[in-house]
Amino acid sequence: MEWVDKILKDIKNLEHLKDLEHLRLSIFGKKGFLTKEFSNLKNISDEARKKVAKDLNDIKQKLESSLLEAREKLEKMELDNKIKSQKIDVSLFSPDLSPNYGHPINITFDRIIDYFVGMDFAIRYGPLVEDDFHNFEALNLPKFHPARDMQDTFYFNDGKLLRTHTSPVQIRTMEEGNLPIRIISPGAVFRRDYDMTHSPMFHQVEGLVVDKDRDVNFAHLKFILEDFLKYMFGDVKIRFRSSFFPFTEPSAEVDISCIFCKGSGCRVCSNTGWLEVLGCGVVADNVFEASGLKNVSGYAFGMGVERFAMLLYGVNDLRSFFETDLRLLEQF
Ligand code: 2U9
Repeated sequence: MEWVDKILKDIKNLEHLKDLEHLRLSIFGKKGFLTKEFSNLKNISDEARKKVAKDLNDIKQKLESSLLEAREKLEKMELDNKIKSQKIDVSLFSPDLSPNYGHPINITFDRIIDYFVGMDFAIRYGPLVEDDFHNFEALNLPKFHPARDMQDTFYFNDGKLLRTHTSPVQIRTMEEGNLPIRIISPGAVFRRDYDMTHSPMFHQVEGLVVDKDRDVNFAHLKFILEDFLKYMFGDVKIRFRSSFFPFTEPSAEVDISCIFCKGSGCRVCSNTGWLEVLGCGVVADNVFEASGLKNVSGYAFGMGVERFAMLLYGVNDLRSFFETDLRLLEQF
């Protein structure tokens, strides 16, 4: 029958589930084609009725299975579309689902920053991609200096580089020319290094204090760092060891008595009883000169945040801070 072929074709061409239901009702509903055909049976002769009824039942079965097939196809299609359109990014932060652990590096950052903010230091940030002048030249690290080596620094093709310390922030602050300067510069830095105590990206907090004439000296530096280290590590002994950095003169490395063995000697302190935690010094004259400052004095210091976090939380492989392993993170 012609109308049956047309309906079968319509079923095949269906694109939406809701149209299928519409079509189904137009066949099987109270006023549907087939319902009408069945009710017409009573109007035909007894001889013909048997054959027509059989034909109608065959048609009914054909339409039913065709509708079922179409329904399955359309349901799958609509589900596929739904999955595609409702894709969710499981890495997005969700205030409802996340227990919101503090990352040990952030906790350590906050603790360090809190101290210096309390001591009236301002916080300054700067670009991660730096130029040769601000990262090296202005800091008295001339062209031949080994720190500039491709082995140690990440370079871009255009000569720019990933900053190897946060010191360029201090250079940029000095270039602004406003005194006094009393800042810390927290942030990520990059060096080509990878082992238990080094990662290609790590974090530093550096500090810089500059004022006119000879107003800032090593005694100020010594006071603030001793006070800071007692704030961070409690009742520890502190010693300043003479050292060398290209950007400070005089320079010192600062040790605390080992917090694990209380100074008696253990594996962590290599049996010395001391742990190195900071570098510092009086800012070299040519660093001021490169930044455009004259007749000033200042001190600077620098520390690695991962190193502090390792000591504070007893983590022995620095790389584990960056592995996003919940077994570590859930402890914070
Ligand atoms: C300017 C002038 C001087 C910052 C300083 C250090 C010493 C230091 C290290 C600590 C651990 C780097 O992350 S680490 O490996 N830093 O020892 N940093 S003095 O001196 C400056 C900075 C900026 C303009």
